[in-house]
Amino acid sequence: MVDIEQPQKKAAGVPAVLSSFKFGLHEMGPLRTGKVFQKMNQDGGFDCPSCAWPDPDHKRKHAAEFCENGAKAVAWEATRKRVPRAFFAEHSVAEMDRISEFELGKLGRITEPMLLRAGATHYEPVGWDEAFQVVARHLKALVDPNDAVFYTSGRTSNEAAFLYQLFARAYGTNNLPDCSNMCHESSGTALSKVIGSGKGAVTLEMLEESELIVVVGQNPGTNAPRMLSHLEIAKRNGGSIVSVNPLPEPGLKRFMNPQRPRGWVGKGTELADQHLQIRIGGDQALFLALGHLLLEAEAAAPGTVLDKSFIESHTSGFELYSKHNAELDWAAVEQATGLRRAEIEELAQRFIKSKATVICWAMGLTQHRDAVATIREIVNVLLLQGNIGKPGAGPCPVRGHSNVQGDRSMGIWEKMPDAFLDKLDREFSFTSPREHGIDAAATVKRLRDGAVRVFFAMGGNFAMATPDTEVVHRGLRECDLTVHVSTKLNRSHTVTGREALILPTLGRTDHDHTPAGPQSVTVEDSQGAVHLSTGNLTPPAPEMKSEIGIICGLAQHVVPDVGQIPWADFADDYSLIRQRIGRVADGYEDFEERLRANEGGFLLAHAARDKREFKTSDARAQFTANDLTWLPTAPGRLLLQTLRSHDQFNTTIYGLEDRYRGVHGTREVVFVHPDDLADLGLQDGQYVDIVSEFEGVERRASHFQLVSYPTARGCVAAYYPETNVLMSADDLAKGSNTPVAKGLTVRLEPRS
Ligand SMILES: Nc1nc2c(c(=O)[nH]1)N[C@H]1C(S)=C(S)[C@@H](COP(=O)(O)OP(=O)(O)OC[C@H]3O[C@@H](n4cnc5c(=O)[nH]c(N)nc54)[C@H](O)[C@@H]3O)O[C@H]1N2
Ligand SMILES: Nc1nc2c(c(=O)[nH]1)N[C@H]1C(S)=C(S)[C@@H](COP(=O)(O)OP(=O)(O)OC[C@H]3O[C@@H](n4cnc5c(=O)[nH]c(N)nc54)[C@H](O)[C@@H]3O)O[C@H]1N2
Ligand SMILES: [Mo]
Repeated sequence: MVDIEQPQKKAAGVPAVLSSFKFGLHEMGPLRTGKVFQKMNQDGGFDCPSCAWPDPDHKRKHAAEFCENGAKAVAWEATRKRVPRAFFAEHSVAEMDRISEFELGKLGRITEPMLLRAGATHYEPVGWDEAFQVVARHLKALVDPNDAVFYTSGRTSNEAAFLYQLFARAYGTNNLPDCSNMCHESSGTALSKVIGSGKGAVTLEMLEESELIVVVGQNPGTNAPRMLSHLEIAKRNGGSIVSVNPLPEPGLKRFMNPQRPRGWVGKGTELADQHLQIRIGGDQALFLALGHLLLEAEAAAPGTVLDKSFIESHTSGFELYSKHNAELDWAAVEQATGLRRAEIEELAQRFIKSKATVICWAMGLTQHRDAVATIREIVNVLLLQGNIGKPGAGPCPVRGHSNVQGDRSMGIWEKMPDAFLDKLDREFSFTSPREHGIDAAATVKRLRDGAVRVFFAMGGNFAMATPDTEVVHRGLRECDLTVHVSTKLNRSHTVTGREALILPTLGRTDHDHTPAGPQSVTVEDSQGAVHLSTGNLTPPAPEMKSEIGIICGLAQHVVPDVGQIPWADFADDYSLIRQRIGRVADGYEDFEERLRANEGGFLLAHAARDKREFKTSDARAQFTANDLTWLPTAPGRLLLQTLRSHDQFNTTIYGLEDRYRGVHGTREVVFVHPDDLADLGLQDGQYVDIVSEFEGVERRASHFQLVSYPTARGCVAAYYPETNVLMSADDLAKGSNTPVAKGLTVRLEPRS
């Protein structure tokens, strides 16, 4: 039933706690629920597979170090339900393809390898050995290894990621696209050029000491709920918090901490001191204007605003930047941002007052055409006041998947630097290819050309997460073989190549026991902390393999003679993998020893954060001069952002409740400002088609219900992945190739 009510003004609190346990009990039953929640994010336990928000060190941990949405992610994985053999026998792949993503996920865990033979209509069970032989047959038949693609989603552990890229490179390709290409690639691209590291430069402690935290283009109340506890601490320490968002996301407006009794009742903490309801794509203009105002204030009272000694000793490009930013077209800034000059000036005053400022961001910034320039503009503003490499300050991109950052450290990248590849070759006595591979967007284009022969995915749901859904599906269907290593069924298993394999794997919560004994894996969180993760639940079926076991088994069939790689030993003893990672991956030196010495894990070094050393082309943090870009719209056109509801993890739909935004029982909605509805002659509750118009090509998402909502004027929002049909694989962020998922030009066509 569709039910739209007033959006909620506060996040978390009692409803959140109840929701976690309700979902958990339903999926797992009381025993497993207790067992699981006790071990989540605790020392000796497992890392929550949901977001990449860091865990506090063990001194400061709460008994329940998890959030409502982490609990859902775990319950989803630790469910007692299993997809029975009969399901595959009774449903052809064509029939499976008609089952919704939501229903597919609810069927339960998959437990045995399933093969769709060429010409067959149904998947059938196969043994592991035969499954590996099928993959080997296809891969060995390719004349050019670059006709195969090896995708990775960000739940894969460090150990599995390291072996996976080793396998792909031993096979002969750098075609290693990953979810990061669609996620924080813009952050990595911008930051590595200007501060010398693609990773964020703020730890949890640093965040809590901040005097000003600006949260831009991020919805932490839903997507990184544990972040709110730390924002609350910063706030109690006297810091102020500003949100920059076209939507009034409730987590930032009012937050009730479920981990402290005080948060359970009453009004909660008002987190955001200022909310700037920015127009989609207006952020570059905002930060350009902030930089301008800081320069102006410094000129009016020299020596009071900028950190001149930092600028002189640690940065380059200041002259160029300040000259570029001396003049500002305020009319353009107001149009671009939809904000009043006074609001921007108020925020500038907060910057001037603050001695330590952190800027956090996520997909609201990275998934734009000019995301890289926008993030550089943010760095400009931070550098002006020396806000990097000191307590309470720095750039803080908040990563998405729980180990997406670790995967990149392990070599999951289509253009890994030669220094890494040289070390890899030396370690394993082979020669990995040096020709760059393809990223996610390039993979979509190659699928469009029908030029991918084998598509292999280590997790994720490529068929739904990518732009141009129909094109991707057509391309996947033209592959000779598609293979998915997964925990549960999703669309990528029903949109298949001529042959297809589903390989079930253990998840984070599952106990992983090899002949060498119980095994743990590691992950790296958003702030560069590495720690162990150990599952404690009996696996769904005895014959199941871990991701590591699957890669090692496969490698023994495909590349047994390449280099000196002890695949069989790696499959048994994961500490042997960590020893090798320690000799190859940057920052992971003496990996195994450091893990053993630090029960709660350890923090990776970050030169800019720890020592104000910048590993850039001129060994300085770089100011950049960027031309102002924004997203003007023609009459009758709106800017669409595609975003997450409170009841999903990316393409996994847990339920149809977007509680904080007041939407129940449906996902096919589009949020529109009441004045825009009136201007367009549309009514709240009416049904429309959303039509995008990239480069003159129309794409359509049909039958969406209008929801009158306090979003910024001219800006509308609808859920991902239902709206990925509206995106184009050619509409990409400059420099990072991230598909544009925010800021699509659309019109709303009423349905008759
Ligand atoms: N429960 C749960 N947790 C998750 C996920 C999940 O799906 N569910 N996904 C994980 C992953 S992979 C990721 S990457 C993160 C995603 O975390 P978020 O980035 O928070 O995810 P989105 O839902 O895409 O939200 C984008 C936010 O940016 C705002 N926004 C959109 N356009 C603009 C703009 O032009 N300017 C500004 N300033 N703001 C804008 C939107 O209103 C929204 O608040 O969360 C991770 N954690
Ligand atoms: N329109 C639009 N598109 C987007 C985005 C957006 O905001 N808007 N966001 C983008 C972002 S930020 C991201 S990160 C991508 C996400 O893209 P993906 O990472 O490809 O997608 P997910 O939905 O996270 O993948 C879910 C699947 O992973 C599998 N899985 C879960 N746990 C495990 C595990 O432990 N091991 C293995 N092997 N498999 C597992 C399950 O089968 C599940 O169905 O989507 C991108 N696409
Ligand atoms: Mo992401």
